[in-house]
Amino acid sequence: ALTRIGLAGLAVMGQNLALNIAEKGFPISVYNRTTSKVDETVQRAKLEGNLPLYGFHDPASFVNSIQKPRVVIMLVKAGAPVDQTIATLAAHLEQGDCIVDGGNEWYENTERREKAMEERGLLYLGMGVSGGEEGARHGPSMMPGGSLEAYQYIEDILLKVSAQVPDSGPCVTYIGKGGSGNFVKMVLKSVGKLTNGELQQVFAEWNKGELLSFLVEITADIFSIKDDQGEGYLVDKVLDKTGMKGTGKWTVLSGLKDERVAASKIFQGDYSSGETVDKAQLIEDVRKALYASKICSYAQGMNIIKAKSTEKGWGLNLGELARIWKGGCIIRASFLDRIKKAYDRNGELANLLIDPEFAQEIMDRQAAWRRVVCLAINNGVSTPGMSASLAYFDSYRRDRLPANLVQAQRDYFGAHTYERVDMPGSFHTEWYKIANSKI
Ligand code: NBP
Repeated sequence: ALTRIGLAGLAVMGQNLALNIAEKGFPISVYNRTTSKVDETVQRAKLEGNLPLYGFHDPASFVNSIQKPRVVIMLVKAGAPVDQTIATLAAHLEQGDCIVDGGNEWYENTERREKAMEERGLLYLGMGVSGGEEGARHGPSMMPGGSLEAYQYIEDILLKVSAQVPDSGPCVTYIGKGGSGNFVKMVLKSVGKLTNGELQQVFAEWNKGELLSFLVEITADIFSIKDDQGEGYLVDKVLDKTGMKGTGKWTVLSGLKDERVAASKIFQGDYSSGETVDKAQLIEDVRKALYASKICSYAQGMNIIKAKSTEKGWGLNLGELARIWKGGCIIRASFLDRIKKAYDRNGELANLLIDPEFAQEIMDRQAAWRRVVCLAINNGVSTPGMSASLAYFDSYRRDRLPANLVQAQRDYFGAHTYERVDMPGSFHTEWYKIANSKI
């Protein structure tokens, strides 16, 4: 008998997603360039409950084992491996068959491939998958974009395989046309002298309230783990160098460990401000500051998506995005419910910050937020997230920004012209001449 779907690329994500699909009752064919991974996956399917998963060592028999119209999910490394895998598969696929890229692909590559596939009569989806190994195996958040027809072929599978959140449903929805699925996924991440034990308690406490989220929850866990190789806590032994699988290429400073060590020797000194800090007050302030910063970062993330959606005519539904991120992925948080409601109240909301509920919450927390950022700055502690969020808020709420000076400079050096606050039109001034004629 033929299988319902195929999956090519059996590293961490592919293996686990294939087992998940088989477990939900959809017979699946699997293939990998290095065939030992095929055997490994077949073995796991046996051990994990005789799941309906069938392994193939060559692409032709793999493709031919799937019922028509055939759908193959690819989970290989983004970039050239995706093009190579498409070439391998497409040689055996027929009109109306479909390839789904489940990797973290740059959305423009997805759009290029979708066009190329269309010319061959094949359908294409770029589907962001969030949740890592655990999510892939037991329920990820899935962001399929591209051919709606292809989405409809596999919607029944995706609805069962994705994370299931009570009251808000399966964490999958058709995102939109083109590369929107990959784009949306991409947008998707010591002053107080607290001990690890205290930090564990603080985060566990925070996780009971408005900050309830996967990242706050796992942070509490991390502060509780002792090092089994020696004294103390494991978190203090982890090298402060952030790893990267490409998802966070936009933010790189934490990766530059060697450069930072060298710079720390050049900028040595006592950065402590000597202020006395009330621990309980500080914890409460940081909680409020974190919440306010979080609202700002979601506001910015949603606006990046909204801007691209407008540019590309994708017509994305931001409330639906908040809903499907509630399970599976690392940003899952009770807070996302509130974001969904804000967009339900007003689908055309220009910015989350001006939703009446979020606006009030920011107002209530801004004094604490400013105290935390000032304390950090006075003590030379970098808080890039919190201070950038505060700067975003302070820029957004201003009716007039010092951008007038920048525009004046642009007109001075490049005759780029400027508009005026008091009359319509476009103006240019000979700033240099006037300034120098006065001397
Ligand atoms: P990797 O990103 O490590 O890719 C390994 C897979 O790519 C193997 O199946 C490998 O086959 C295959 N591959 C490579 Br590399 N070059 C190939 C080529 N030229 N032709 C055919 N196959 C090739 O796997 P992963 O960590 O499972 O991630 C898969 C995708 O999912 C990536 O896009 C990743 O960014 C994304 N993702 C990962 C996570 C996560 O937590 N790991 C979470 C969310 C999304 P081989 O066995 O023959 O070398």
